[in-house]
Amino acid sequence: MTKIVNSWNDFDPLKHVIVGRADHSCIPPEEPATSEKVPIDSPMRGSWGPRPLETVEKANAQLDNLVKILEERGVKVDRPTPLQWNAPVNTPDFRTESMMTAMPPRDVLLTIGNEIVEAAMSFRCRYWEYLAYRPLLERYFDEDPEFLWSQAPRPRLSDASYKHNYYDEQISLEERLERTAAKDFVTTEKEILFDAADVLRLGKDLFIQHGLTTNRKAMEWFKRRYPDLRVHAVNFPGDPYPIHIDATFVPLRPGLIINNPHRRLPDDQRAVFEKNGWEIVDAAQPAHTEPPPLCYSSVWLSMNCLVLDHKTVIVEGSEVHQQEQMDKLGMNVIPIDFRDAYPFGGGLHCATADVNREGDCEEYFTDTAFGDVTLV
Ligand code: DAV
Repeated sequence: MTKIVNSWNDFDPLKHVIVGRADHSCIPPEEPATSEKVPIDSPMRGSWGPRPLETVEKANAQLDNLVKILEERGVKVDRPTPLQWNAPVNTPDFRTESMMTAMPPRDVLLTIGNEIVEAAMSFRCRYWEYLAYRPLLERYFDEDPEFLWSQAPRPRLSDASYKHNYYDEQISLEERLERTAAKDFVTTEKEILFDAADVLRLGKDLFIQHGLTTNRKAMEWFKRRYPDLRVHAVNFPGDPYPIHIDATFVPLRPGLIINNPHRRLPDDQRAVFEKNGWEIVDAAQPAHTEPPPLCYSSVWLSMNCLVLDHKTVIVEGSEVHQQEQMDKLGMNVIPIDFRDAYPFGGGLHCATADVNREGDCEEYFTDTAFGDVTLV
């Protein structure tokens, strides 16, 4: 019997992983969900279409190098089959002029034990992205009799899924922070919406970030769908564009998490981790003051690392402060140049999706640990 799919967290020894591809990637036209995500001063605003070929080639070279390093260490690597992303998405509920990419599989695929869930994503331009992973999931299904293949309820992404005129060019950073701290986001609660990268898996506990890409209804879905797991809503005040948990709150091994110092976990939630023997340390400062050109993400991709096992982590090559901190925290660091891939959807964690890590579903927190702090 072939066992292919198994992963319960982001730190047990990595055996098999999917690494994205940048081919045919587009900058999508503005739509309700992306207008909130793209910073107002970004040159991406107002321009859309295929990304320059030269940038695609550079990103692919760094992705291929990541594959090489992983394979040299004995990790099996699979790659998606990109679609021709420069084509419209037309459904009964909306039309948008292009799709996006198959670079960050982490946003699309969520592995929970022997199951891979295709996420219910909130961007219209990402509506068909899961199709790039279908050849892989079909193969896992054929070869691994225990693989559970599922898809969250497909959102319709009609106008009812977004707040209208939520976005306002004039809004100040302070107002934006007030809004996100008050959990007021562009998405409504009409239907279930989530990106897989908003879900942090720690064995029996799932920590899900409520932000621009994931709503509360998604958490209710997770709670009902996984009655044996515990689902916790988390929110990190201080992030003006909260999207995905993996440049904010990143576990390195059981008992150790690095937290973005500009987006600290609120004290009451932090206390729960500490009571259960977890240390939460501020992540090191990024080495850069600006993201690379045409990049959606912040400079905090510095902490978006790929943990290979409890002692080994891949960190972006120029992120010297983060590397030094990892070293002090007892991790062996493998530096890999990856900034050319950032504009395509993120860092080393975003660019990968777990297929198999050793280990089972562990319980890292006592049953009563969360008390009132469990927000769902
Ligand atoms: O800080 O811009 C990026 C996360 C991408 N998966 C940030 C979050």
